[in-house]
Amino acid sequence: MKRTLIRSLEENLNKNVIIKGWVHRVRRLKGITFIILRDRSGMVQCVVDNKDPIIHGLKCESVLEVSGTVKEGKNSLNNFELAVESLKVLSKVEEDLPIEINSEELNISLDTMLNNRILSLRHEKKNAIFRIQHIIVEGFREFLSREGFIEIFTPKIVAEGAEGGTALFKLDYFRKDAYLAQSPQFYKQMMVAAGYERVFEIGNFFRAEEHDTARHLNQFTSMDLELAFIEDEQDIMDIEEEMLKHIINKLELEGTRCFKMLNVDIPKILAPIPRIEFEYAARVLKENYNKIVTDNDLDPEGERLLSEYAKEKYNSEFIFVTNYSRKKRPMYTMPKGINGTRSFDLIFKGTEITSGGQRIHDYDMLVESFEIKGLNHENFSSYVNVFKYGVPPHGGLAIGLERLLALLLGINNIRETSAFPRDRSRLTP
Ligand code: AMO
Repeated sequence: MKRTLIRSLEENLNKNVIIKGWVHRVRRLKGITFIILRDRSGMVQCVVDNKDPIIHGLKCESVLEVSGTVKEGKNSLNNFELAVESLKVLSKVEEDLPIEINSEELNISLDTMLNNRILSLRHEKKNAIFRIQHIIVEGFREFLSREGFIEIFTPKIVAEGAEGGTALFKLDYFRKDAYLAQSPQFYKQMMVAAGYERVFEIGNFFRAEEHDTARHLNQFTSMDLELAFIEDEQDIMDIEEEMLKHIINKLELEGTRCFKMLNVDIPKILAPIPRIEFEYAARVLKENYNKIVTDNDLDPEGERLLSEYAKEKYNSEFIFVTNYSRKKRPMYTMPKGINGTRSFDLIFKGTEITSGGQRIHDYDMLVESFEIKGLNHENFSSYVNVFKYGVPPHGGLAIGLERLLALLLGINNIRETSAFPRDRSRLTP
């Protein structure tokens, strides 16, 4: 007989089934024992006769194969239960669990949670995080594929940094210097130039960030896209807005159970996401919050206050900030006027989740831009030379997946939205 998922038991009332899963909880009464069995689709109460020798000494989280009949029976989980005929242990638990995972909330520190990652992920509420992640990633892929983008895979070992030279992990690559890629920036542009016009990648990238913050990882997942034949950066923001709407729609269709479990509302995009220029944002912060913006950039507090403003003024949880100064954006960014750029960030619930913009597609302008940044363009020749051979106007963006997920779910530390986070002190699991 084939395995039935717990989710489908209700359709099998009074039928014989085999289910497989983990022992979530055991409650022994005088003549019978209740075992709550958990699989990827849900939980069910199984009723076992105490004469069965297997239940004696059965530990939580053991893996069982259970056959029995689905019977009507109201309990805290379902309107049915399983009357067990036979039990088989597929994998036994050897020792006491280091953390208790069958409680309503997982009340342990972040470090304990990450040290015992596989067990903590078995907790329903933690398990839900990466189910939601899957819906986001699938939504990104689905939307872009439908819009004519193709998925690409770019190198993670590279000869030069793409984001301006800092925060690079250096490697010894057969006695040559190499680096772990910070982003697919050059390669996604090069694939656009190769004639694909519209490309995307979901990949892991590396930043040797010195700071140990709740919003930075040393390895993160970047959802990148790049497209050609745009008018300017507004087209890129249009695409991001449509893509986010698609993802939110999908979360509503497929993620409601997880969001309910986590007691979190799915955000809404009811009107166009406001787009304000950096200078205007700085003015808003000064006039409304007495917050002075320094160094042509928004610090975490500035981002948080601007989100507050977007919520109050536009009833929006998202806000685009555009036209960052040339000083603050990497060498590939298309300038606008004397000091500005055709760039933007998207801020969601108080934190930047996206950077993007139009790129320079003119060879001479690009060489000059490298020089302005104090970089020798000859060190980047495999990228820069591409622009000698006809590259259309183009641009793109990147969304930090772990950051988006953390903000979406109201999780304070980004380490929790990476299954196996890498930070300055964490290399295992
Ligand atoms: P940027 O460096 O702003 O832009 O990165 C894009 C997005 O990636 C996420 N992110 C991170 N998440 C976790 N830990 C980190 N250390 C980290 N660094 C970045 C953020 C950020 O908004 N090439 C450009 C994008 C482009 O223009 O297409 C880039 O990499 O959510």
